[in-house]
Amino acid sequence: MTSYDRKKKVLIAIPTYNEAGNLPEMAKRLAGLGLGADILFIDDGSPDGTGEIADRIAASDRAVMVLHRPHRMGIGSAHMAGISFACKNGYDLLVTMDCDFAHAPEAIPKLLKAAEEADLVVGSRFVSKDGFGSWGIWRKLLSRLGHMATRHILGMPFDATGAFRVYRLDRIPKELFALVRSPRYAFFFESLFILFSNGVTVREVPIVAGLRRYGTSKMGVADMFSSLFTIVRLRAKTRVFKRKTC
Ligand SMILES: Nc1nc2c(ncn2[C@@H]2O[C@H](COP(=O)(O)OP(=O)(O)OP(=O)(O)O)[C@@H](O)[C@H]2O)c(=O)[nH]1
Ligand SMILES: [Mg+2]
Repeated sequence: MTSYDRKKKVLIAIPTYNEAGNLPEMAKRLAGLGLGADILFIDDGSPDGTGEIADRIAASDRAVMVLHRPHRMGIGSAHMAGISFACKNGYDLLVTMDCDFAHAPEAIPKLLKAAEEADLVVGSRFVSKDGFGSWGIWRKLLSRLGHMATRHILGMPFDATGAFRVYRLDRIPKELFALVRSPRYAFFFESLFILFSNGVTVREVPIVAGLRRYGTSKMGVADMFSSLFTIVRLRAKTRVFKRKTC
């Protein structure tokens, strides 16, 4: 296993909505890594009982915590809740990821190691040739289009739409997070854009994206349109986001 600084306090935050079939295995594989990290599931009242399953695991494992929100509030807002929780509770590093095995828990040590040399580490599907694993052509095309937009319109050379990240909360100026507005999928490139525009150093680590094991995707056509609108908004107001901080 790749080593990283064990003195740092690490939180792994995972938003969940109807992930009952994935969460127990995710918790097991995370525990098996032996990272000494805490785990926070952020569940939005999943009708399939994901929240209750997470509670049962948390009852027998002190490293596992559950944040229950009353109803579905959006993936971006769940990530913001994870960031706020980590900041309030003094975590040095925050790992974020999906619960559907699109992100392999076994890749976390590699991302943590990279975080020794950057403020923000982004798992990227665009670095190695097999980064999209066995994803279908439609999903690949959508991701590539999104990547082209964030790269050419917003000037970010990174995989900006993925959730697999490590934030160095001990280095990133916290007030930058307050500038992020998108409660849904646009959160990913909006947050990256704001952090990157304000001098946060970003490093990419190649990942191979997995396929959802159980359940269905929560991303819809409305998310794509609202993402497009957000790209235009960010492009138009680039200078507003370049704030002096620290
Ligand atoms: N708490 C919370 N979690 C969410 C919400 N929407 C999605 N998620 C979780 O966020 C992660 C990513 O969502 P997905 O539906 O897999 O989105 P995606 O990865 O873009 O789409 P697919 O891989 O095609 O399924 C999963 O762990 C979801 O359960 C939400 O509104 N609230
Ligand atoms: Mg997914």
